[in-house]
Amino acid sequence: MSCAANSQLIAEYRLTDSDCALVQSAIDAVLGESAGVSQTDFLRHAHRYLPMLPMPVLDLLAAFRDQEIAPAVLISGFPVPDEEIGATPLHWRDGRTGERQEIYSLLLAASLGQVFAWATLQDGRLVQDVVPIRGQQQAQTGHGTIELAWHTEDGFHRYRCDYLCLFAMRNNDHIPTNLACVDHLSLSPRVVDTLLGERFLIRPDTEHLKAENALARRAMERLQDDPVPSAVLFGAPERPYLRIDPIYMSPLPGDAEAAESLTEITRELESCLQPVSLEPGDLLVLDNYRCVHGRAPFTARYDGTDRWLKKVIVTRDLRKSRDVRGAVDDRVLN
Ligand SMILES: O=C(O)CCC(=O)C(=O)O
Ligand SMILES: [Fe+2]
Repeated sequence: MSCAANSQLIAEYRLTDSDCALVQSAIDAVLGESAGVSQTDFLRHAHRYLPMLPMPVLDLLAAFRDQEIAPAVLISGFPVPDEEIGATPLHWRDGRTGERQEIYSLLLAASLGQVFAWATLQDGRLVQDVVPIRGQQQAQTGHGTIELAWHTEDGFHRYRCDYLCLFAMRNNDHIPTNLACVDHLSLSPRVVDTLLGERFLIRPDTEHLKAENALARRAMERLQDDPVPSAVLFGAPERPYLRIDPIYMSPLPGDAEAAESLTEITRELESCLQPVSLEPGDLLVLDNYRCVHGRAPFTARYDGTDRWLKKVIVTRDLRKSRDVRGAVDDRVLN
């Protein structure tokens, strides 16, 4: 095992009582002023509410974004009253609860960049419910219960997120999210050099391909039929970023060196994987250029007590995806 054991994977902060009071009044302000408006409309005014958030949280997220002080941040301590949030939904389409937790996640996410969504995932919702769905046990998605293989979020797409936020509503069985960071790998210069080449194909995951929105689904089908070659490592060669999703990935046909290097980095990441069990009130923010994440297998009960996360994705530059968005201020990518 060659993982750099001492490197910090997660920078942590726990909200104090006075932090919580500030956050709750920011949420009250959102609910008061933006009553009845969509989350898209509320986000247009996020700048009004961000200054109301606790400074240590904003400082930590700014240092995470601008100085890359850690590949992940865990902010804990936001209240999740079990009786208020109700049962874990049996399907993401079921009635939404957890409005305060959603606003909290959206505000912190908005401090990092611009929140967006995919038309092919959960009807383009900005906050997604990650819950097990009966009948989908074998799915390689957030709705399955088999091991969710580690991956770069939406690694197949050029407009994948910079950051991924996972907020825990419920996790009674302490089922871990698994994380590994690219900084902690030891790869030979030859392997790094190969991984820096656009010699790999990543295809969309099954969830994007089964969307009901036909227009958006066709765009994903095109990427399925004709993926654009991408590099596994990019950015500064001595401290590279990462784009990888082995389950949906292959080297270019006939490229044996690319195949070997992919096997090598996959093995390295595997050996660096660390479990993090998110507890209610935890918000885990992942740098999608620096870490991969997955989830351990579990057994679902489908009785309202299953594991339940809320997920938000963030880009540093929404404008770059204008070609797949209907309007300038549209946050949903097709
Ligand atoms: O459930 C988790 O911990 C991770 C889920 C995940 O990777 C996702 O929804 O993209
Ligand atoms: Fe994921």
